[in-house]
Amino acid sequence: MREILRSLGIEDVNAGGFGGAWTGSGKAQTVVSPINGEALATVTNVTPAEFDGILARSHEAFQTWKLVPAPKRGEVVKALGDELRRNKAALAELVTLEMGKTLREGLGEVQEMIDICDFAVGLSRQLYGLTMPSERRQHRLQEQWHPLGVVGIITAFNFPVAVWSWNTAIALVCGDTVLWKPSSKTPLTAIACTKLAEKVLREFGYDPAICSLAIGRGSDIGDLINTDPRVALVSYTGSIPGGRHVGGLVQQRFGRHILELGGNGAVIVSEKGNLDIALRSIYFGAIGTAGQRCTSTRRVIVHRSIHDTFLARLAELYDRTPIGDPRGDEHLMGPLVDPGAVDTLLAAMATVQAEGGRLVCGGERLPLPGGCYVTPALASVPGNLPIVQEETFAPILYVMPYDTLEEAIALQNGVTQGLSSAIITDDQRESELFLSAAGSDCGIANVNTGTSGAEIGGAFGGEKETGGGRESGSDAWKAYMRRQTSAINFSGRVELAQGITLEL
Ligand code: UN1
Repeated sequence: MREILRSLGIEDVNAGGFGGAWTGSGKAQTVVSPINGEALATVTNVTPAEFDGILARSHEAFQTWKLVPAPKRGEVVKALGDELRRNKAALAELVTLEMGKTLREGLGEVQEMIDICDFAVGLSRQLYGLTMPSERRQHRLQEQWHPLGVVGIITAFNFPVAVWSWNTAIALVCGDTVLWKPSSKTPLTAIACTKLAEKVLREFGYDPAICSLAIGRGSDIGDLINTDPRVALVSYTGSIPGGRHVGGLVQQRFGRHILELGGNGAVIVSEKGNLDIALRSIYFGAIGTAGQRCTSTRRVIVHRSIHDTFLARLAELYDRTPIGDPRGDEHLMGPLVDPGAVDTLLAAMATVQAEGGRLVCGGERLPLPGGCYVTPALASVPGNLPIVQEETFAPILYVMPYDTLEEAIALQNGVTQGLSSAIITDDQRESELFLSAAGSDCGIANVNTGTSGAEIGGAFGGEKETGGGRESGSDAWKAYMRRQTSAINFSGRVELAQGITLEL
């Protein structure tokens, strides 16, 4: 363990702030692994005054970084991707140690970081603006995309490194600087990533404050990010109440935000679908990352004709879930992030039964070191009970029956969140209906694959209380730049638009 920490530059005590130099004289916290309760290292938070200095440096770094040609900025992101490739195993192990996801998922998370760097390198030569035909003679109408400013990135514990990279790789090629406030539950991975970025930026001779870091509580450091006009864009990943708070503050000052909030992923299993595909996708979607992804499968809406047999097959899989130390390849599910998450799961189990649901299996605390292990829970419910409408960030799967596809789609859409959804069917009419305007209302709608594991090439995010933001691939980069529209007159005359005449 020590070796992994050391190879990533993590000491026994670490300063939690970086703005070209490491600082952090605030409250110290000891990071404990959910794997076994072992102390990993100590981190000192930044004080509000230190935060102000870091933001000032990040803002100053923007003034020069924005002038570097985008393909040159892409070279830095390419080198960051290479650095991540070199450190993939160690970083994945640190992710596992700090938040408890299985090592194979930790490796997948670092792979997402590498993939987004590759994507961003290509993007650095493709920040295309449009030209449009002008309605006036000998005029040209065009748009350009310019760097925006400092991007504040506030991330959650469940993807402690990938979410930073989706934002950072894109922001950097767009000419922005980034200031990261990670979850207080996962500061070590944030320090490790910032050190990798620092190394790359120094090697190129750029200001290392381009990738800054400020570890502290959401209520102080987070709100300083949300309220400071020097932060042009706040990209926030977290809970719905958290997003409501962040969005309100950022909107007050007319800043920009990307909100990526709660999900309530559902899979519709048609009687015309391949049930092996359904089982595997639902099982991984529900127990992967111990149910702590925003894309986790939380609901299964299964055709009544196959409901009972499908539930029995799922229960059989659930019962033999290998649970334990996430570093071992033999375990498919590790611990939850902390003992509080276990309490949340147990409370939800009681609530679903009180509301008329039936517990099929699981939902118990396991007596393993650290106190963060549970058995994944499967509950049979008649529909979207109040507890089903909440995103309980734990491995609980609610299974409900449907009769018509229209009814299944209404159930799928009948929650306040709108992130991820899927249908398992071999009937093209069903899948097309699901993907049509009459279908899923989510930002992600998959066919014959589960709700989680979105690829970086697409834009990631969702609707309704999920917040509406998009990050990662496709044209999500546009949120990280400012658009400038120009009319250029080369006629030598004055001609007003909209046919207005001006006689002088
Ligand atoms: C999240 O849970 O916040 O689609 C992100 C997925 C991952 C990202 C999840 N690529 O499951």
